[in-house]
Amino acid sequence: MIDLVAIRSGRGGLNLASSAGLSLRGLLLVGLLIGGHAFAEEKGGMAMDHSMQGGMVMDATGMVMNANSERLPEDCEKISRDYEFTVIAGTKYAEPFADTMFGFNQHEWKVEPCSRITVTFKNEDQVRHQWMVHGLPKYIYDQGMFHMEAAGGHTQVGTFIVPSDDRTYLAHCDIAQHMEKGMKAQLVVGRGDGDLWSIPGLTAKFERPPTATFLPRWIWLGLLLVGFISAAYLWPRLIKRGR
Ligand SMILES: [Cu+2]
Repeated sequence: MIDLVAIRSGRGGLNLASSAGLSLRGLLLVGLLIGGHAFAEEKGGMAMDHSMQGGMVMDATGMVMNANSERLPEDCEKISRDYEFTVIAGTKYAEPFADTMFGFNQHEWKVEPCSRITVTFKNEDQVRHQWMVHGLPKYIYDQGMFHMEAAGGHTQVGTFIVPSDDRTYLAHCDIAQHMEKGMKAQLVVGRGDGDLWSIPGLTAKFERPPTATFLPRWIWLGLLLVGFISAAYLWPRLIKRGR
């Protein structure tokens, strides 16, 4: 009996070791993937990065990736409703909001669960823009993403189908700094599951605004600590001198 337990725990140890090895390998792989991704982004932008993937229509005017107008998410019995949105991208739509530079004509869309959405994505700027939705089911959408990109002055049309759960999806432009500068929006399915932060005209910025007096908390803590230590050091000396 004791032997058995020993063998079992021995095996357990082995399993632990091999699974630790596996997860280390997994980590390395993830690291490589992220590194490779960053490298591809730097080398040739999104076009190169995604050119290996299926489900993509691409030409000089832009692209539509993972378009889906037929396949139902597993939790949907049928298409509940069809929507047609025109999403316009441009610097002009940033004007109403402080510290933004780019924007969409709308930063929120509301749809019913299991609906089919056709987006006409129109880019009024000279630079390219994207409208990318994240968090969709990966068994339909590669990387859980529906992605449109329109070259300057061009329009793309694409369709996708959302699942049945109440959820708020991020829709944004992934080109460097475009989301930070205003190209962030949300697609609310059903009741959604909470607003995203920093949506122009909709939700507050998550970061506190930088001011002259603002310092990170750890600096304040450090200063406080230095204060305590010097007080503890100086106090007995001051008392001595007083005598
Ligand atoms: Cu953009």
